[in-house]
Amino acid sequence: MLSKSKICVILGSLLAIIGVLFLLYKSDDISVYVQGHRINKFTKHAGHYIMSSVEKESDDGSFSVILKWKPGILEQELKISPVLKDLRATFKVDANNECEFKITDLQDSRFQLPENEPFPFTKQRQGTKDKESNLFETEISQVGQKFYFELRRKQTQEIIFSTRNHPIYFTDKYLEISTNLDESMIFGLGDRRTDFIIKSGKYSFWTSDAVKIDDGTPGNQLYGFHPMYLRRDIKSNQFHVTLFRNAYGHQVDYKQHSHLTYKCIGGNIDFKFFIGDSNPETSIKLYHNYINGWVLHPFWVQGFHQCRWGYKNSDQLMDVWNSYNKYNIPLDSLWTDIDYMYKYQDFTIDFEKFNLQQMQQIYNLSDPNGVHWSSIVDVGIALESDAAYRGIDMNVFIQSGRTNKTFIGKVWPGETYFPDFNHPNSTDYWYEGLKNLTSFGLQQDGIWIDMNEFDSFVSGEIIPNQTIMDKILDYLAIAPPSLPFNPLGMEQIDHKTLSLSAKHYSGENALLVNATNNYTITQYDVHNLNGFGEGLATYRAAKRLGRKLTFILSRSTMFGSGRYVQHWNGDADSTWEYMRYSIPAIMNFNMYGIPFNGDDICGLFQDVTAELCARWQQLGSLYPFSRNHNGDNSISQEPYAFPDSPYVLSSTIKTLNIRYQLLKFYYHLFVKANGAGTIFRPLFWQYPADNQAYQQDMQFMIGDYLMAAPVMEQGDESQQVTYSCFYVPQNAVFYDFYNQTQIKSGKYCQNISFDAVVPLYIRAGKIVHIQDKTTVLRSRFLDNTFTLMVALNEDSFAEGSILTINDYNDDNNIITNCQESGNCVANILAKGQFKSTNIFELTLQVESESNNTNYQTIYVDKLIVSGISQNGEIYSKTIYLDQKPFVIDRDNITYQLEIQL
Ligand code: MIG
Repeated sequence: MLSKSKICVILGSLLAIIGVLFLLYKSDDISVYVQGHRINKFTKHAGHYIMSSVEKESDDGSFSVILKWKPGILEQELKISPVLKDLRATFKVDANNECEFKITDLQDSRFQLPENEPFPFTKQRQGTKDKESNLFETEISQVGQKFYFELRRKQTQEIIFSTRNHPIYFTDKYLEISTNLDESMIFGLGDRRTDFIIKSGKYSFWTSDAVKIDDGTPGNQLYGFHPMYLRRDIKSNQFHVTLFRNAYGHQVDYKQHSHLTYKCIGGNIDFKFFIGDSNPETSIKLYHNYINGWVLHPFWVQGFHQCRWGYKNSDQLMDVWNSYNKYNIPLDSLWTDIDYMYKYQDFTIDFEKFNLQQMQQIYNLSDPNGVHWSSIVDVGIALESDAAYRGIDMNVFIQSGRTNKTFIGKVWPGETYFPDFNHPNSTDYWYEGLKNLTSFGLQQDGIWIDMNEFDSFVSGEIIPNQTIMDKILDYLAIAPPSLPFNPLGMEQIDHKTLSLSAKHYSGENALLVNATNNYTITQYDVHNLNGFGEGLATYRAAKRLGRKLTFILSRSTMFGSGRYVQHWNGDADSTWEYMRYSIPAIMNFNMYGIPFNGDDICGLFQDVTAELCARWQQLGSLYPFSRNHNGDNSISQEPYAFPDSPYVLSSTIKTLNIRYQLLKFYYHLFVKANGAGTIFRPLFWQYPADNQAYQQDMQFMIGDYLMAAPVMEQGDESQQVTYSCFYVPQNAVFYDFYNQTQIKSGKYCQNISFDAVVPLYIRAGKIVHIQDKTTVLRSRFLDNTFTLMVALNEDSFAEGSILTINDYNDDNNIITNCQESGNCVANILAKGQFKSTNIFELTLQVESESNNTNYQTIYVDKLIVSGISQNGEIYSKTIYLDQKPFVIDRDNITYQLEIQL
């Protein structure tokens, strides 16, 4: 006879076997579904939309039309995602260079991003709107015909967007639309590690924690959500920006010179177009204006930063700090990663490991050696921590759609809840947490928000007290997959992130998005907003905590995030390839309106070699955000950590000294740009007519002043040199930053020692202001005296600008004088001419940028003039003005001097 327990065992095993069989069957189903077969079944025989009637037409060229679905004869109904049969397509002219095309259901009732703050929205612009002055024109199909929409640039007839000869599908959970592309180059298209010119491929848009390089296979996207591209029409050499204004997960299939297809799992078909010209910056600025511009960081943040995951206690921090001081390496901030927290719990400090006195010594800014404290905050809140109890009280956590209890995932502290940044209480909650962190006697000057995709160590969620059997049943219960299409290809969409069914606040006064018609907002709708929401809450908290200018370093971002946060490119391997992709990534984020960006210098994962670290420090010294950051399992990689290869330390010091000489100049570009436009740019930005310039994405420009050509490949270890080449565009003239040698268009190759400073060139016609007379180790000790590097062009002319404030360390000074009342930018013009064979007269003139420029006194006491040309000879001269400095304290002052050659 079988005992009861044996029956249980047998039954249990049987069930387990059945379960496994089901899983196998299911996983097969998953692989079928991920490859898009579900949707393919539908699209194979699907019908199309007919242009049913014209509803409205306006004088400015705007219109709306009604579309009706005409089913295909063999069309297979898509049960989980029915076709929306009646649609409205709207074309709206927002300005003569800005317009939008949208397809919605007739009631426009689907969940979507609001058209107002904090999200990007169309700004009212000056100027009359009439059809004649539009830079674009449209064409649509005749009534009764299959619907298509085409947008062209009037002047060149180039296609900006055209659905002609491509299907349009609008089902509940699957939208598809394509545009034709003529001969094109596409830039941007999301957060990914890849070349600057986007290759043909399939690109996913879904925020996730990934270290991958994107070769155009779905599932390789990184942390952010930026569904925009800049397109260059190759024939006409004109640029425009297209934004897909939809926050749902999607995939874009791109075939160069042919088409782009958007495949999206929700929302509306919603495109914004920004029609630029032959200067790529024009359309990018329109885009930045639309996404609400970007925020200015405090000056100290422009300095150098050292960080590591794995500074396990304050003794180690002390060691690093002491070494920086001992070796005279410039440093403005020493970071703490998750190690500083008590059991990885947010808003705590583990005082056993991190001694408060030591911390207060390092972070004491009254001490000349003191540095700023920047530290990490993760988004997951540990169960049973104070922050968890408080959050439950305030009701601010995401809820599980499966258990209807608080949603549970898993991050560093173990099981965690996740704040719902749509909840009206979440701003207060987040503020309280960050405030708690200030109560210990330390000020967190840089707030680093990580894992905010949201990243979790489990896929989906943790259901408390689940037995294996429950797990199997649960797994079966959620089958079949509810999506007709997976924008991540083979990778599960909830891979290491929250279940799509997790619920967000859907009542009144939501912070991000209000739900209408009793709709319950889920992760499926707002997954890509997670990092944006946390960024916004952190920004608001920082302001309430009294920060004037803010520095919030966010891993996950979305279009519009730049208004609140800065960004770094996330985890990099310590390899040449990853270093290489840092440059296009920073250029991309400049286009995305988050120009203050950088990569982990020397890489996070794997052990870096001395040579690579030296080259990365050289390159990274010119990143907008310059931080050496390491993982917890790799060998040390602070600049002094390579005693057998002393060139790492010596080249880092030299090259960081150059950074600090340029620090005020670099920062002034951010202040001057005033929240719109790019700073760190590709070469072609300045030379859009030169086809070859497009191929150089390892060189970059800082503003339109400086070109850098860092060494990007491995060299000869025995000789400690690398043979390295760079390209100077057609018709371009530059002067070597270090020795003023002239270089003109062409290819230049040279041996560059491992122990080098980063190769850098000033563009002819430009004035760069530097501070080269002192070596300062903290940004706050830079004075108000400058050297002007005047690189004359062939007309013996040069121009630049400078901030007319004398205190960069006081945020209020910058806010009041540079942002609120007028500005603080003066232009400097230089003009030279020969008075006799060996006397060259140079006139400098100051001109206010606006008619309300605020002047605090600054000084110029040295000039380095290059490009003085006579009879085919080029001279450069250094002139000291210590006796009679050029004092800049008001508009319209001139300074004249004679240079003896
Ligand atoms: O699971 O906080 O990208 O910069 O050092 C890894 C530890 C979590 C990821 C960040 C990285 C940081 C690390 N974090």
